[in-house]
Amino acid sequence: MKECIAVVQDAVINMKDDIIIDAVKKCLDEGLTPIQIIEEGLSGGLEVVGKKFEAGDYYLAELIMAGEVVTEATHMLKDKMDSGDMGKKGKVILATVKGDVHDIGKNVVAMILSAQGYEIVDLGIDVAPEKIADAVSDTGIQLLGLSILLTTMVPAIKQVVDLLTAMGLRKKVKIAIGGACCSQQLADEMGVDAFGESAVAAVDIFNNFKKELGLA
Ligand code: B12
Repeated sequence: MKECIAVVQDAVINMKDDIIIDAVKKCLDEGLTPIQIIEEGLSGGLEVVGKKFEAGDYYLAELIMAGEVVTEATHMLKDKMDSGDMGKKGKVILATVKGDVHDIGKNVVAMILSAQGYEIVDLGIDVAPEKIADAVSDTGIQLLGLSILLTTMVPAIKQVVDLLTAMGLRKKVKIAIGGACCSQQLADEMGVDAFGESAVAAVDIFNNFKKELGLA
């Protein structure tokens, strides 16, 4: 691992909000892309924070502080990624499902899709299935991404699928899921069209969805 990435990871793991921006800038100066910094440095650091939380070494306070450090860094990187082609590729609805307030991953997916020319309709966190289905119905947007990190909130995915089916919209919409508790197996079980393990994967997924829908 590059030294500057290790410094970013360390700043996340030890919640050093005073050095995170300089650490990220150093990575940019060394030629790393915002995506590399997010995936390897910031997400890599949060992965360790999650493990420490699971092991009982970190509490909710640490989870919150580490999340804030990463949010600060992603805001700074967002400015480096803005696309001149905003919206040219079409629109994607994104939401974190009901009961789940994790939004860093969703926001990273939004940043990277925007940088690739998609316009994002971000419904936010803890979004009720009805609100998601209504957004699809009201806007006519055919690309939907759901973020889920909590295993307990998985049923919310099926609720969205069932609502869209009941509204006669399921076949018109392509749905992708992602987040720490997701897998291809879960995607199959929930009846969605794809699972994406990273924001980079999300780009390929939505590009493919467009082709499958005849929109590309
Ligand atoms: C930071 C964090 C928090 C922060 C979130 C801050 C924020 N603004 O998001 C706070 C403090 C709020 C939090 C709270 C809780 N958390 Co928390 N949290 C985390 C942590 C450490 C990091 C998550 C993160 O942001 N990762 C970095 C991002 C970039 O990664 P990502 O979300 O996976 O997203 C990437 C991909 O998955 C993908 N992706 C994401 N979404 C989508 C969507 C689509 C469509 C696609 C294609 C791809 C995609 O692309 C992203 C970029 O590459 C994780 C640990 C972990 N391993 O995930 C625990 C974790 C998710 N939390 C956990 C828990 C238990 C909780 C709490 C219940 C704790 C508590 N006792 O209160 C609460 C729940 C609150 C709620 N109702 O939601 C558990 C969940 C266990 C489980 N399987 O259910 C984890 C796994 C920690 C652990 N190991 O125990 N948490």
